[in-house]
Amino acid sequence: MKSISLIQFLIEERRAGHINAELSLLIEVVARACKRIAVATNKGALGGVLGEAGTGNIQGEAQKKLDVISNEILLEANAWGGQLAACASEEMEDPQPIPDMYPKGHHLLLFDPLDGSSNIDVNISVGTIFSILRCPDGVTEPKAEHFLQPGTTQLAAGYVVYGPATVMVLTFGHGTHEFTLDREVGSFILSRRDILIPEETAEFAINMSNQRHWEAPMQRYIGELLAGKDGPRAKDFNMRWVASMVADVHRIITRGGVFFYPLDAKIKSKGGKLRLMYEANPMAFIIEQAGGAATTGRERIMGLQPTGLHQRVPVFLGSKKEVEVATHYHVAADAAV
Ligand code: AFP
Repeated sequence: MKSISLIQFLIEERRAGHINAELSLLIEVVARACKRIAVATNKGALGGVLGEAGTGNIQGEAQKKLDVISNEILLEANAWGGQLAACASEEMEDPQPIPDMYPKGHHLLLFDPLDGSSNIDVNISVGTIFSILRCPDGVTEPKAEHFLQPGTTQLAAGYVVYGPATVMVLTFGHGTHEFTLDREVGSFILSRRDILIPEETAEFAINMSNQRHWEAPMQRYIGELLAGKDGPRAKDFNMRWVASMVADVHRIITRGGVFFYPLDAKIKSKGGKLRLMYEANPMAFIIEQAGGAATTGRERIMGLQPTGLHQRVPVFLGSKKEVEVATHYHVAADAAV
């Protein structure tokens, strides 16, 4: 079978009217930057990239060297091509303007440069997540408020997993597609088109160490899964938790499953653990385009009107039926109060 490169796929998407030339170039640039991050990640200890950077990000979290390196690679790659109006990164408090010496484009790029970075030092899969929005008409110097658009307005979203293989998953709102990096050739090659997540699953992902802090409906839902064949669901469930959202989502994209980072008493004041603009919205777009569902446990993630660039939300995503059951338990519990 003839292989289809990412470039060829992008040309076909342009011909189909799904994307314009500027967005196509933007995806190419992001993909090239991610290849560089893959190289840096693969070098591990030999590249001197492991360990702490000795700095903290806007979230107050200690940065790893690879967090900083990946952020710089993405910023540098995207500064000069003329496809962007501005970038925003999970690692930076404010949006990054395009330097005056370069032309500006019509897109806004948001990214989590290295998701799951606590896993780098133990050689477990990490990844990059990105989301692309249109810069509002007439805005020449985008500020944070111009990025605060609901997930439904995303033009594209994707992630790259740096695992045993480097894999990119991408959507423009016309299905979810997977590309695998051919290291010898240096190109991403289409490996799965129009991915579909099974509606039903017997596998869930959650950090069980937070169980005692969860809200009652979450306790009830997971309790029922754990009861297996002997419980009300009359079925045994398996559990996985990589603690790299990209890796957990990629498993769901590949064989189904459901992922939860619910609200709990420890993180309630922050609104959740995962970031709406850098993690929840792009993953929700990818999952919905693959036939899955993504909610906060109460409402559709992509319907939320963002209130801050670094806003956090609870995340329930994956196989539709399980997301619906867990969401229903929360909505019903709220209604009963
Ligand atoms: P880091 O990028 O700081 O390692 O966080 C990863 C993450 O945002 C997401 O990728 C994981 O699903 C989640 O956090 C893991 O959280 P716990 O460590 O609380 O299980």
